[in-house]
Amino acid sequence: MKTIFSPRHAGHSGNLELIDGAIVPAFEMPSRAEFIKARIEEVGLGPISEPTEHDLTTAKKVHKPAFIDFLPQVYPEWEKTGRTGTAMPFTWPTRGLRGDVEPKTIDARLGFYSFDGGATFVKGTWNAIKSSHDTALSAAALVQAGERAAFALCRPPGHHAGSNFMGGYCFINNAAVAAQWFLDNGAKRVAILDVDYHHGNGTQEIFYARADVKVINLHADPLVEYPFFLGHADETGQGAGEGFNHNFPMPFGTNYAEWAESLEEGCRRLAAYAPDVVVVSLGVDTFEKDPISKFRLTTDDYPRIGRRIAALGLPTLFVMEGGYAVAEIAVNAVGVLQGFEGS
Ligand code: OKP
Ligand code: ZN
Repeated sequence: MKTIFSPRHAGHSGNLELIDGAIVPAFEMPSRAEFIKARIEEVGLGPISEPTEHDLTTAKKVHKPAFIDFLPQVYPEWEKTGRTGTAMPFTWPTRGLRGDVEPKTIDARLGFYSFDGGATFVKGTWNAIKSSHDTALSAAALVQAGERAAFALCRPPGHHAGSNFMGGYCFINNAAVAAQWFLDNGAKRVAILDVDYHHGNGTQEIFYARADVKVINLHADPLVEYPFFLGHADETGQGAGEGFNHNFPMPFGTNYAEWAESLEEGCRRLAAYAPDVVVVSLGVDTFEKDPISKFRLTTDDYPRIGRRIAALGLPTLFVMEGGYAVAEIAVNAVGVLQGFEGS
């Protein structure tokens, strides 16, 4: 399987995050992607190449154009106020506040375009966001050109980013942009299978009223786990999209046997939709030793996930999302891809 990877991800580095009542180095760090790249080389999964540049036309179909235009402005605007370090929001237009009037200052606009404090910027962040977007589209083009599967080693991840907001380490929703790109290039139906531990709230929101993208999410129950405010089983889509969104929330402590029941039902519904292509939001934070997650999948389980996805018999784009046990995520993420390839 071919991999697309951009060294430009590494400029998104040294970010801070708010968690457990403290400001600490962000768990989403450059070594994540570097470990995965090294593992691909170690096992000989296939060639690794850099993405080509893609314009933001497709991104502006799944996100509001003003939101996409905001992202490259963030750090220059932050620097104009005399600050360095990590740019992050601290005020959000939640219930009782105006979410329809974009304010003028950078601090206010960071909150306006976020749902939490988890999408933070340093100087190299926009360049990394753009490279991650380009990585997803370059890998999508490989599948479009006839590869059975391809791996977009995206960083930063994307599945928490919605039509008009960032959050949870995510800025542009790489999987959603790739799905839209497949539709714009001949696909009639696309399925997104999100196996990250966290609910892909952004992906769900983007496609919630659409029937041309089926979204299947396997994740920790939002009653007790981030992102908390979306991802329940009764969210099935609306309007033309009614019946095209499927959530499988699971309790803390879920092991592979239990998780695989959701995967099986998700794959059954996916196959019934008969999509032209599958986009897998590949998070491996379901791992038992993940530092911020509470499922119990083991390293041996990841190839099984890949084998089940391969059994769908469909062209497949894997898009990297989460996973924070930095040494082990490489073995686990590449394990899914090796399982897909039948090893
Ligand atoms: C991203 B992905 C808030 C701390 C909460 C956010 C987790 C984001 C996970 N600053 N942690 O789905 O792996
Ligand atoms: Zn996650």
